[in-house]
Amino acid sequence: SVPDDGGSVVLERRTEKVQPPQMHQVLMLNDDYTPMEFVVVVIQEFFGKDRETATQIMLKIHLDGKAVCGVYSKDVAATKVDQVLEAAKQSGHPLQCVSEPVG
Ligand code: NFA
Repeated sequence: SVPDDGGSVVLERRTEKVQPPQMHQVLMLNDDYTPMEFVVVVIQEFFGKDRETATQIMLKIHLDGKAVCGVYSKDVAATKVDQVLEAAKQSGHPLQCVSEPVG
């Protein structure tokens, strides 16, 4: 057994602050073959966007070569990439998707 400290517990005040988790953005990349409609549906389904927002993001990818579809924790971002690549492969489209740290 250990001696009773009388309940007088003193907590150390730490100056180091806990950092928020690094966020990761999921980008979709343009290609010449994936149908626009497929990209819009994928953005709606996997990134929770409404049809208008999904269409705007798709057009940005088409015009700029890439666009951010969402920002998530590292694990969730990696899962989004996997889901998009799997859906593209299943449908026979070359659509590419990557994640990267924000900032
Ligand atoms: N560039 C494709 C087309 O003209 C559309 C597209 C948009 C593909 C966004 C990939 C990503 N059919």
